[in-house]
Amino acid sequence: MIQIYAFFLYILPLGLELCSAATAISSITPTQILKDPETIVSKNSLFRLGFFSPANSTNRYVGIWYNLPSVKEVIWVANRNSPLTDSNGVLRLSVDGNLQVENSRNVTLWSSNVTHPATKFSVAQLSDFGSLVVQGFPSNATPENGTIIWQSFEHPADSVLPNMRFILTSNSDLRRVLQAWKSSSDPSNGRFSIGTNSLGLFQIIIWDGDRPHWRSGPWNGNIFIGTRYHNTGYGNILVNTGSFTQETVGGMLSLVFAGANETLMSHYAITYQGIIAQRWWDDSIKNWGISWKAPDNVCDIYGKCGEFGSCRPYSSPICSCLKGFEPKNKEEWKRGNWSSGCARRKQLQCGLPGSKQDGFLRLSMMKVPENAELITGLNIDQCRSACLTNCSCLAYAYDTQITCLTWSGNLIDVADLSPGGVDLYLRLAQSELSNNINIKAIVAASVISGTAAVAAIIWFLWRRSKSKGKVPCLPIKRVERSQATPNAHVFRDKSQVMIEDLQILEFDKLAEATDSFHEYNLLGAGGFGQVYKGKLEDGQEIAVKRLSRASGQGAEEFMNEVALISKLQHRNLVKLLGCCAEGEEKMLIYEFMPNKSLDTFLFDPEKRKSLDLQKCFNIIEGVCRGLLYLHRDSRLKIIHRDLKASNILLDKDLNPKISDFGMARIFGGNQDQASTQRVVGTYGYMSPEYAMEGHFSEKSDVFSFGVVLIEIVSGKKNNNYWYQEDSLSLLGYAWKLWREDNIILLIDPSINSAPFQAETVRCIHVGLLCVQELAKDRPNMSTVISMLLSDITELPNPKPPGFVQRQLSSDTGSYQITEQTSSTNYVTVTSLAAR
Ligand SMILES: *[C@@H]1O[C@H](CO)[C@@H](O)[C@H](O)[C@H]1NC(C)=O
Ligand SMILES: *[C@@H]1O[C@H](CO)[C@@H](O)[C@H](O)[C@H]1NC(C)=O
Ligand SMILES: *[C@@H]1O[C@H](CO)[C@@H](O)[C@H](O)[C@H]1NC(C)=O
Ligand SMILES: *[C@@H]1O[C@H](CO)[C@@H](O)[C@H](O)[C@H]1NC(C)=O
Ligand SMILES: *[C@@H]1O[C@H](CO)[C@@H](O)[C@H](O)[C@H]1NC(C)=O
Ligand SMILES: *[C@@H]1O[C@H](CO)[C@@H](O)[C@H](O)[C@H]1NC(C)=O
Ligand SMILES: *[C@@H]1O[C@H](CO)[C@@H](O)[C@H](O)[C@H]1NC(C)=O
Ligand SMILES: *[C@@H]1O[C@H](CO)[C@@H](O)[C@H](O)[C@H]1NC(C)=O
Ligand SMILES: CC(=O)N[C@H]1CO[C@H](CO)[C@@H](O)[C@@H]1O
Repeated sequence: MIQIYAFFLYILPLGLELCSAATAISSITPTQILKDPETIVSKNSLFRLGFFSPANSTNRYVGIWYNLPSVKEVIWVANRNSPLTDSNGVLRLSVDGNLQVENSRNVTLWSSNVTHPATKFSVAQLSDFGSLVVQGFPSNATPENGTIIWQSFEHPADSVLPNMRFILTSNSDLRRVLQAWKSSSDPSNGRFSIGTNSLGLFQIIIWDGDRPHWRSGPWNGNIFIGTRYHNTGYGNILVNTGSFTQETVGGMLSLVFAGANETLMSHYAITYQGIIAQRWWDDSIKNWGISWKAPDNVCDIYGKCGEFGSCRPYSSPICSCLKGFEPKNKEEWKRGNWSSGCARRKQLQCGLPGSKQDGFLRLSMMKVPENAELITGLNIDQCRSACLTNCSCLAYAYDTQITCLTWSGNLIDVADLSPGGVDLYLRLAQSELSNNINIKAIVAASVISGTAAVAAIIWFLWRRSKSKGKVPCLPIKRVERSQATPNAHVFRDKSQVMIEDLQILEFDKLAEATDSFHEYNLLGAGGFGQVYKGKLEDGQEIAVKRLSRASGQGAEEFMNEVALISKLQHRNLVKLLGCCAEGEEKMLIYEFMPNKSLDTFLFDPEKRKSLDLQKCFNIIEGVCRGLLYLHRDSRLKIIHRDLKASNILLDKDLNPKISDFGMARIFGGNQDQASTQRVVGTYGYMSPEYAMEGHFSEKSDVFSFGVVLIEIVSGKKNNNYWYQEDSLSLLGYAWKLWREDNIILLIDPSINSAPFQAETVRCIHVGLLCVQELAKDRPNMSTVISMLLSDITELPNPKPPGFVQRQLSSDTGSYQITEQTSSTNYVTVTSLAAR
């Protein structure tokens, strides 16, 4: 017997180091039984197999969990529906190669139930991926020819781990891939499960019993098109937590979850409340972070707005009927019961003799409805005509990878998914579309009148280019501090620029300074464009912001704005050194900040150590002064609109400098115009009124400042914070602690020092005042600074903050995330602050 044991150690030498410990065993064989409370650890020490009891339960289960000292995160349970009631259970491998959980009376409570060709020997081991694997061997003479006869990866419980593989098939019966626990203390099969649909395109569905609860939308080879921020590798955070990739194995398409660093322990799990979340181990806070989850907002719930209804999470009410439809039951609809949906107002004309053709209304960035039908081999125009000519086709959509999708039944589970989703084209009778045509006519009229102006500008630029060569990068003539009135145009003479201290650089110079914008000089990327490090001929280090094309401004307008912004000078604002505009290219040149941005310090456990309490206070105060200057002291009265930790840069002495101010002016044009514009903000830092309604004011910056302040003091990021069950945001958590009189727990241990605790708590208090839900309750920046400096001693009690629940899952990704998956959330602003 001893010989056989030694033999298996030889062929699969897992856990050798553990064998030296007297009690540990490394594998299960017919002669080596696992007895409660013994455990097995995988060779890489990441996983542990053994007996456990869930919280608040005395039942014992055999399971696999992450081998972490503090937190037990169970990823697989064997006897989930047949618990052991005492601590005398065993896990054994029968001679026929079946794993069995037995109680003290030798009753088999669970078995792996394999029928397989007789093998002479078998062994069960815990792999480095966290799979319990049973291998069989035809004889002990051929140790290398073991075959896997059973593995827990093929029978997952409620978690998906890296390297698990799922066959992409929809035509089998409903496949329940994962089954949630019943409650946090009972791993037996609960209400919720995850599976695939039985018909149509492959998608993932969370089932609540037999009813669909959430669906992912069809898989297009890269992403599920009904999800936001899923499968980017990053979710809402800055570390790559892995993604699903499609592979073909033995002619079968399959999905494999891979790509994350194993130290992140990234995995998916469905909670007993029916939420699928991608979780990762954040070692800096010794807790699990969430990089993505679904359902994430009320519109993710399947069919929330009924048939032909459409859901928008940040509007009120959330449900509306698709255009051309009206509520079936107006009374119910008014009461907020949307389940009966909407009905068509005017019959479609298709097929009626002598009628006008129907048309399509484009709904952009949507979660497309359930039950799509696929027509392959069409381009988008062919897709449109295929739908138009078939009277039963009610809508179509085109995804470049899936190609043409059409719908013929009732449209259900439609939601606004911006900035994700695809465009959905809804078939409507011409008479319903006519409103749109009127709008188009107006637009056309204004375009025609606008064309004259554009032509004039083009002519002007052309003239100038003839005389000057490169258009807007003009030779600079520095002038003495001008006496010009503040709002006078900066460009006086078309050939000379009167911009004090502002360099205008040529594109070629900047290309040279940044090695042709080489990737290794990339400092960051975000919604406005990429930032590159560069070195000018004279050795000066600079940061070059290459603006994305989204800026609709002409070169001259751009230079005017830049010139204005360059006059904003304050020790807590990043200094704008120059600019460049040539053709399509527009660039801003800033002083280079060697210590990068605040977030790189706050959320990196090593660098965090260099921020002691004094430095933290200094940063908070500096940001506050910078913002006060923008709001009050500068003559431009700038509202930043995208203040966040990654926009606060640190100089060599770790003094804070706000960057990216005035970008809204550059991108939005003249803010005096009360027109609809697209501006950029970052969820997590945006105030509720800005995120939901697009209203912005100084008080929305105050909100963002409050979030930054609380992040600095807590060392935690507002966005990827997730408190186990209650899914509170950092603000929600802070508020909870505040109400429980426990706010000290929020302070990052690395800066918590008893003598200054009162000051630190005061800081948090001010932070909470800044993030109050209603803008009118928030103090202005001048009051904030008086509060921080204790000029005002009596602080009012804060009211609840906005965004207590973590409902927005997007985030900034200035540094690692590419443009496409980045943070930038376009919000349509319809009302503008008076300036
Ligand atoms: C365990 O029970 C206590 C008291 O009923 C409860 O407060 C706690 O939330 C429970 N824990 C879990 C994980 O269910
Ligand atoms: C359980 O089985 C073992 C041998 O596998 C035997 O020694 C023991 O007596 C049995 N116990 C009971 C209660 O049958
Ligand atoms: C094993 O088979 C038995 C009898 O067919 C069944 O009751 C039991 O649920 C099966 N167990 C597993 C884990 O499939
Ligand atoms: C064991 O496998 C090797 C190749 O993997 C094969 O050449 C050999 O014939 C096998 N031996 C037996 C006994 O099946
Ligand atoms: C995984 O992360 C660790 C620690 O962060 C790092 O040392 C290691 O190089 C990483 N591995 C890979 C493959 O990126
Ligand atoms: C909503 O209306 C449906 C009938 O259309 C009804 O069955 C359901 O109970 C209502 N739900 C609520 C919460 O009132
Ligand atoms: C029209 O669409 C329906 C539903 O998709 C389909 O069953 C039918 O075959 C189509 N008719 C034609 C002529 O393509
Ligand atoms: C800031 O708020 C205080 C108190 O509400 C008020 O007295 C002060 O005028 C405000 N300052 C500015 C610049 O609006
Ligand atoms: C804490 C930290 O990294 N400080 C650095 C900031 O930048 C200066 C100049 O590069 C360095 O000398 C500091 O060490």
